[in-house]
Formats: sequence, C-alpha cells, structure tokens
Amino acid sequence: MIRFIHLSDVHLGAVPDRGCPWSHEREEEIWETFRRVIAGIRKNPVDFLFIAGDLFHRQPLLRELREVGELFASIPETQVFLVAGDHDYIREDSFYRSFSWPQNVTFFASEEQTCVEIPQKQTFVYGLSFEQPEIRTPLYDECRPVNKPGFHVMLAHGGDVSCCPMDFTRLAGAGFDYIALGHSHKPHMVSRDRIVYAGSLEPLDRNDLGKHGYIEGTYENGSVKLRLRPFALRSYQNLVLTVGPDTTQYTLEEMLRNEVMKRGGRNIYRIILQGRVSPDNILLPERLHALGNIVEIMDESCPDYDLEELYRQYRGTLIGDYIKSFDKEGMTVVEKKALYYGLQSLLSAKVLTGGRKRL
Ligand SMILES: [Mn+2]
Repeated sequence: MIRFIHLSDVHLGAVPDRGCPWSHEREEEIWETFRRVIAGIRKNPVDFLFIAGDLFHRQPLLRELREVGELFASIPETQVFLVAGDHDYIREDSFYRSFSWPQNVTFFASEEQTCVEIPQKQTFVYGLSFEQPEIRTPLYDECRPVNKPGFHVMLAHGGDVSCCPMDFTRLAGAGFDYIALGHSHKPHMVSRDRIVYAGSLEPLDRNDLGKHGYIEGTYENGSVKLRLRPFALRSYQNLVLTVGPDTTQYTLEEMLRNEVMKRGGRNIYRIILQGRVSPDNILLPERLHALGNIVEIMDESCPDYDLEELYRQYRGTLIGDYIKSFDKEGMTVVEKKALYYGLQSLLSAKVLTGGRKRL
C-alpha cells in the first residue's frame, strides 16, 4: 500500500486580514501549521508528499526556501513533489531557479509537463510549474499518463479562466489514478477519489469558510482512498445573531460572548445581525468588535415597525407617501435599511414638530 499526503495553497508569507489585531499572529501561524504537517510526517512517514502549487504567497525569499528545504530534508523517507503556482510562479529572477533541493525533493522547474518515475514504488508523478502569474492556455487537458502499470499521479494548479483552465470531464477520462489539484482554497472533490482540490492549509480569507487541512490518501490494488484531515488552527465562521424587540445592547453582547465561547475564541467571525429590534432600543453593533476576532459585522436587523399600521395612521402625509414608495415585494437589505432609517428620522421630526400634522 502507498500512503500519501496532498496539500496545496499554503501561502507562506501571506498576511491574512491585514489591519486586524490578529493579522501578524496568523502570518506566523501559517508557517507553524506547515511545520506541524512536516513534524507529523516525521513521526509517521508517508511515501509521498504532493504539494500542488502556491506553497508561497509570493516570490519566496532565499531564507524561506532554505527553511522549507531543511524541513523536507527532515523527512528523508518521504518523497516530496512540488510545483509552483500562480502566486509563487517561477519568475525570471526567482530563487526557485537556482535553489538546490534535498535529495528527496522533486521540484518541477518548468512550464513543460514532466513525468518522474519512482521505480521502487511503481509510481509516476507528473507536473509542471507556472513561469508566469497568468496562464490562459489549458495546459493539462491533453496530458496522458505513460502506458506502464503503476500509480499515476498528476499535480495540477489552476482551473479557472486566467489560471490554466481545465476540462474536468476530459481529465477524468485521461487515465490518471489521482489528480492532486491546487488553487481553489476550498477543499472539494471534482471527481470522487480521483480529482481533488486539497484547499488551503489554513483559511486565508474571510470567505474561506469551513474546514481546512490536507488530504490523506492511500493507493492499493488500483484504487485510491482519501480523507480530508482538518488541520488548521482557526476557521472563519459566519455567526448569525437573531435579535428581537426585547434585545438590549447587554443581551446582544452576552449572546455573542456565549457563541464565541462555544465555537472557539481563536476562530474569526463575521457577525450577521438579523431580526427586528424595538425602535426605542439603540443597539451599537460596532461595539461587538471588542468581544472576539470579529472581521466584519453585517447589520441586517430592522426596527420593529408595524408598517401597515403606520401607513393607516399617516396616509396622505409625507410619512404615508414614503412608506408607500417602498411598498413592493422582495426588497433588498439596503432598501429595507433606507426605508427604516428614513422612517426613523421622519417619525422623530414628527415628534419635534408636535405630532400628527401634515408635513
Ligand atoms: Mn493559485
């Protein structure tokens, strides 16, 4: 049985959520998680480590390549295969061009598809690296494995218009046992147990929701079995807080504190406020930023007005006309906000001018 790990899009050097208080910690954590993967392999060696592009977020510094080289050298029983993606493409002056890797590492150094045979494991690994940040030609669609028995694995990066488009139906029929994909940060199977995006090792962007880690696989008697091994230190999560007419700032903050405690204080949250608040209660959602790693607050809540009742009461006045102008199905969140903000100021103006008179 052959055991392997497939990972991609580590993006060493990335600084997620730039400007947020936790941002620099995360820059270091991305390295740390990568080191933990290697430490895990050191303890429990696999036959192959496939890295399907964007190991680095940008051109690697020489000292960064040295560190990665040393990490690979510390797992001599594992053969490492590495391609460069669109972020860490092999620029003309890239240190990738001159770096000498340890013996157990194969770096695919050109945009030309190459096949490397590992005779003692009856394995064939295919790959190419980006030499430019954008490739609009489908470089992988014509690739076919050599006609020899064994485990045939292709490393491929991209899959969208500007990044090596791929015809997955053709690739699925090309004859590879496994296609280890990189570029999409969301782990997912394009074709079950055959064409798979490992996703980024750590989530890098507030839209990278869900679990992140690497793919653990085996190959035996012609069949590949896989599982996603969650490994990231943090996750991005959407957190919906539903408010009601009785919700005060205090209860809102308690609600958030409890949720963050339950789901984990390290995780990074996008707060979505929903529901109806009493027009007399003033909530200050921006104060929630202090209660956790809050990357964004979307306030979709509305004041709890009875629009029909208000319309009846103010028909023929500016307030009535105003309500009527919004009377339609499927209002967007922004339109609803406009309606309620407008109402709020019209109603308070009404108070100032002494009650129910034509405005
Ligand atoms: Mn990429």
